Amino acid sequence: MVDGLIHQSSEGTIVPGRPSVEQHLKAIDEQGYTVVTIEPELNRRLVDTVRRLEEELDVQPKMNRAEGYHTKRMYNLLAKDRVFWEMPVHEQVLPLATGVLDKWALLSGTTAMNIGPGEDLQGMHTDEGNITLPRPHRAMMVVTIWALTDFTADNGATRLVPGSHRADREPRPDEIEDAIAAEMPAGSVLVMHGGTWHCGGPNATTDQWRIGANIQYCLGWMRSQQNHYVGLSADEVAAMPKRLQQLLGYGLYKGAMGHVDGVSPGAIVGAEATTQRAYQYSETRSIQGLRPA
Ligand SMILES: O=C(O)CCC(=O)C(=O)O
Repeated sequence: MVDGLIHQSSEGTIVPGRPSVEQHLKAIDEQGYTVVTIEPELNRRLVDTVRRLEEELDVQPKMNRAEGYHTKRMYNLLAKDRVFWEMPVHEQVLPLATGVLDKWALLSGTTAMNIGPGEDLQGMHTDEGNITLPRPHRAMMVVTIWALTDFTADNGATRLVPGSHRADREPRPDEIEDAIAAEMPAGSVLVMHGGTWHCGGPNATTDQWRIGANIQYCLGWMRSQQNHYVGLSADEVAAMPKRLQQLLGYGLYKGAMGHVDGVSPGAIVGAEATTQRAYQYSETRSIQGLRPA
């Protein structure tokens, strides 16, 4: 696959060129996913850091089907190394997440998944599976799977079912009949509607580790999958760029939701960029402008 292509269709055709944000959003709307490409230099730093941290932290498989028996997983990446700060705000990726959700979207989680030889199919699921609303519904989450090494059908490439974001139910774990393997070279990012059926693939190789990362977003009023408020130190948050602080929920949703005693969480941890008082938009007796832009 070449730089910037929308992912191959189920027939294997490839859309050439460098699609615009609108074309990517159309692809996500129609087929449930698209693929963008990041800079090889960033990809190298990310994969080197994952490998180094796995050694330093002695990361071992968590020994259950969801997390794997031959898969090394690390959560809470932003607290582990600042190179990961570049992922949630990446200019190829964030506009797609906010385009599908909205500008108030939050970061829901950051996870590295290194699928080792002998791993089984993870089990088909969606990241919206805990949401108790009748399907199909609008995207509540956006899932981005970063291929930090080459993803192949043999070494555990993510499996996904095109069009399944429109299905009226969640998948069964072994329901893989219509799944395709998201084969993509290192440096590609699969961007999916949160309702798209997917899972980590089985790794049939004897010697290849497939390193991916899931950078996941959700609507601004939802509970995120991973809890960043206690997962990150106040000093680390204060050192982050404003957009990342906002994605972590240190600002206020629509100027009101998420406040702590009348101020944003950013004010509590000393993060100047997201220091804000709640309800500032209503500081007028006029009925005009009651809502923030
Ligand atoms: O590793 C992958 O390709 C997908 C992992 C996944 O979907 C998950 O852990 O929820």
